[in-house]
Amino acid sequence: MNITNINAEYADANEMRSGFVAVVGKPNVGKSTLVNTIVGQKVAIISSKPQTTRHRILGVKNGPGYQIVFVDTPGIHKASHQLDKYMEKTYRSEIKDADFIIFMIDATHDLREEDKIALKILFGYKNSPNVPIFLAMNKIDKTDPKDLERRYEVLESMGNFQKGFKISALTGKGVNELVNFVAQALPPGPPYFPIGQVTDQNPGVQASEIVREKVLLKTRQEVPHCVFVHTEEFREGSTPDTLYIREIIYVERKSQKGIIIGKDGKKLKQIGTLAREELEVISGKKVYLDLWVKVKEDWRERKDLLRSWGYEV
Ligand SMILES: Nc1nc2c(ncn2[C@@H]2O[C@H](COP(=O)(O)OP(=O)(O)OP(=O)(O)O)[C@@H](O)[C@H]2O)c(=O)[nH]1
Ligand SMILES: [Mg+2]
Repeated sequence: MNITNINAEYADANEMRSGFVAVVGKPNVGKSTLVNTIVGQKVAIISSKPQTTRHRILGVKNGPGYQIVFVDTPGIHKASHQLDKYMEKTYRSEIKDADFIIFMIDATHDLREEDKIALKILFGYKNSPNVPIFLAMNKIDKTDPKDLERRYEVLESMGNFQKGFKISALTGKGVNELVNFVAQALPPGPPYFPIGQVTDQNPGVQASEIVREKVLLKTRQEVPHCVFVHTEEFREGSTPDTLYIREIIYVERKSQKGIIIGKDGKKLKQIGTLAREELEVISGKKVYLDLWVKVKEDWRERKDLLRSWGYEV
């Protein structure tokens, strides 16, 4: 990246502050929701199912005199598959490379075993003891204030957090305070990304993620974890104002293929319509979305496949 060119976009690049902030925590606490809210755009897909995020996603926030690069990470959980191991490797390396870490907790319940595991991993693998860790207690819109205080005190007494925030990533409550605090704490440095760029994801990856989000929305229980979506083709359509996108939804079993396709292909059609509508808004173009469902047994264990899909396992 040519930093000199990027600096030209900033009037007083010499006084800039910039840095990377990794957002970590157990699955489903609201990490991706927070990054989207801060950036003001959907850079990461969201779902009510755990383990939605599978690779690290950057969300860039520019403000007066600063640029914060938020790193959305896969939820910390015990690894069992090759895919899980990849996810674990991802947040460990992000934890190591960050200027700050935001550890997120779901405030709606007491500390659970998975939170404790996430904390243990965080404090166990943090590379430098000098990386400040902020606590973000999320979902306060859904939390009884008394419970919130009690849980906050428990976490505070653990003593390892530089500062704590009570937020709602969904409604935005408390989020500005968190961003402002991080912004003033950043080290001096040039911006990493040009203004206007909010993420590092390419359009093909973004398209496959949007399709996966719709699959997660429309399926239950074990199916979401068994789904991988890969963009096979992403190009201009028959006219310049159209896009042709071909996505393959991989599942592990024939029965899962049946669930996703649904009776008379109804479910796949719903998934396709929702994804197409969103892709059209993002691209500003008419989208022809070609959706296929294929069975690849045990793809989560197959390093060769994961590598061919861009995962460094
Ligand atoms: N009520 C409420 N719900 C929230 C809030 N933040 C996130 N959620 C919901 O929590 C669920 C999980 O959100 P995600 O942002 O996907 O969580 P995540 O931590 O990125 O999850 P993984 O990617 O699986 O690790 C979704 O249903 C969100 O709508 C919040 O502040 N309040
Ligand atoms: Mg996520």
